[in-house]
Order: sequence, then structure tokens, then C-alpha cells
Amino acid sequence: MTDLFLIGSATDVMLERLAAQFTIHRIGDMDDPQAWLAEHGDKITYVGTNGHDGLKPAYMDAMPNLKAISCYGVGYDAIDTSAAKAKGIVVTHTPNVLNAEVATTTVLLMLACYRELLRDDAYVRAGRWETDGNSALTRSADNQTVGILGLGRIGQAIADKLAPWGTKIVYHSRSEKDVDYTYYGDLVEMARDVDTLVCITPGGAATNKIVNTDVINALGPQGTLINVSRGSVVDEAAMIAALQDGRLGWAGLDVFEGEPHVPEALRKLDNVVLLPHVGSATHDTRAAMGALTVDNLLQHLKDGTVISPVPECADM
Ligand code: NAP
Ligand code: 8YV
Repeated sequence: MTDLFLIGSATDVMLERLAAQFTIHRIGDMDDPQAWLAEHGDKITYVGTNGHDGLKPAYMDAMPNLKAISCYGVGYDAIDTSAAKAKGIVVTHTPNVLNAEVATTTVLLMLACYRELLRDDAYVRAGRWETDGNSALTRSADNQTVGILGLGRIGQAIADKLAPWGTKIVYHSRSEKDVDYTYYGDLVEMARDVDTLVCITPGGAATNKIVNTDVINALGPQGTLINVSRGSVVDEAAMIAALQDGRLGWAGLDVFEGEPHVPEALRKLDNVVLLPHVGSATHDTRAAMGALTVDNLLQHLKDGTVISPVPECADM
């Protein structure tokens, strides 16, 4: 049997399919993974991991015969793809199969912010409807201008899902796309012109804190910030300060800088909706992501090719 090093969680179906072809070594079962790899690393030829945990450079170095890393997720900023490619290791991920789910999560966060879903749920539970009468009015989510930061696969799915709300879509990315939406080369300028800014770029150095104080101030007191990309994309301290002093109106967040840690100051605010990075976390979508994660490994085992390499490894 071929040896697979498995990082993070996997569904039962994934484990069953993997166990039929691989001897699985789960990092979660190891007291000291680095010490385990020092002894056994040379027999590992495949790694299964996810977008959060990635693969530590020291672990990659300790697996001299590694052939492929399969990432259970589309984002792979926690994997050093340049180092992998230089060693001849192909990296795969799970694009497209989660587009619709992450778009649904985005719309969910946006609607929850606009219609004060959490406030009004708490109002009913506290019995205040009976004692205090109707709760305060909210903002309509109809006919808003939404700026998408990163109009890629998921960004386009978000734009599609917002169409029934009469949304005007504009976007910012490094390059202009062949679409009918207005393109902004300047993120601050776009933030100034929109009601809601949706972040859905990859994480990593190129997007680190690109939603900074200037962008947040431009979005303004009536603005809503939705982040479903990576916590690193938004300057979290600047965002919290702006939410506290009213320079930013609302935030709907699925991702955080130091997740699973969410700053106490953010948890105390009532103009935020907070989710524990569940953008793609439904049984159906995780099944599709899991199937692609395993399919990539099994295909490589069979004939040395993969189905969905990350762009950097597409020519390998
Ligand atoms: P994608 O198709 O590659 O789209 C990414 C978009 O971001 C592209 O339009 C790209 O356009 C733009 N972009 C990249 N770097 C940029 C930069 N420095 N400045 C501005 N725009 C930039 O990726 P996807 O499949 O839509 O996934 C996007 C990301 O969503 C993932 O990488 C992951 O971080 C996140 N995600 C989160 C969850 C969740 O559970 N919350 C789930 C899935 C994915 P240009 O190249 O023209 O700039
Ligand atoms: C998952 C994600 O949380 O695909 C991504 O980039 O962030 C999410 O779908 C994660 O990768 C699954 O482990």
C-alpha cells in the first residue's frame, strides 16, 4: 500500500475511499508529527490537507519522496506552491464545486446584516415583542450597489445570486474581466461608490490587509463589509475600530485573522454577524469537495496526472 499523510478532518466517505488505496497516517493521532516524520517521512508519497492547515514547510522538507498534495478546499494560501513545484510535487485543490455554497453564505451574511436578523431574533426570544411592541425598522437589501473584491469563480456566483435583489454589481481585481459590470482599478474609489463591499479574493501576501483604513473609511457609516475570503484580506484591528466608532456601519464575517480566535472586541459588537468559517460547510458541498480531493489523489496514483491542479502547477 502507498503511504498517505493526512492533515485535518476528512468525511467518512473520504476516509473509506482513501483507506482502500492508501495506508493513512493521521497527523491528529501523532504526539509529535515532526518527530514521526523524521523517522517515517521518506515513505510518504501523498498528502491530504485543507485550506486552513496547509502543509508546514518543515513537514514538506521531511517528506523527500512526496509526489502530490491534495487540498480539500479551493484556497491554498497555507501551502507553499513554489517550494512544492520546485521539488516536483503537484498541488491540487477543489475549485467550482463550492461556488454556489459560498455565494449562498455571502448572501446570507448580507441579508442578516441588512435586516438585523440577529437583533430581531434576540428581541423575540427575550419576550420584548410582547412588552415593547414592534422592533425598530431595518434597511432594505433591495437595489443596492455591491462591490465585489475578486470577481473570480465564487465572485461571479455571488453576483448571480444577488441578481434577484436588483443589485448593481461593480468589481475590483488586478485585471479587468470580460463582463458587463463596471470595473474599478482603485479599491478605495470603488468602496466610496458602493453600499456593500464583498471580499472574495485568495489570501496570501498579495492581498494582505488590502481592505485597510482608507477602504473602510470610504465604505463609510452606511456601508456593509462582507468577508468570505480570508481573515488576512481585511485589517481586522482597523475594521473593529471603525465598527466601534461608527465609521463603518456593519460587517458580516465568515473568516478572521487568527481563526478560530475571534477578538473579544468584535464579539461584543452588535453591528456584526459572525460565522465560524462555514462558507462551504454543508453536507452536500463538503461531499463534492471531498470527492474531488480523493479523486485527485487516486488519479495521480493510477497514472501520474491530476484533475484540478492549482494554477501554478497546471503545466506539471
Ligand atoms: P478565483 O476564481 O481564483 O478568483 C479570485 C479572484 O480574486 C480573481 O478574480 C482575481 O482576479 C482576484 N484577485 C486575486 N488576487 C488579487 C489581488 N491581489 N487584488 C485584487 N484581486 C485579486 O478563486 P475562487 O475560486 O473564486 O476563490 C476565491 C477565494 O475565496 C479562495 O482563494 C479562498 O480564499 C476563498 N474561499 C473562502 C471560503 C469560505 O469558506 N469562506 C470558501 C471557498 C473559498 P485578478 O487575478 O484579475 O486579480
Ligand atoms: C473550507 C475554504 O473551509 O475552500 C476554501 O478555500 O476556505 C473552505 O471551503 C476549507 O478549505 C475546508 O477545509
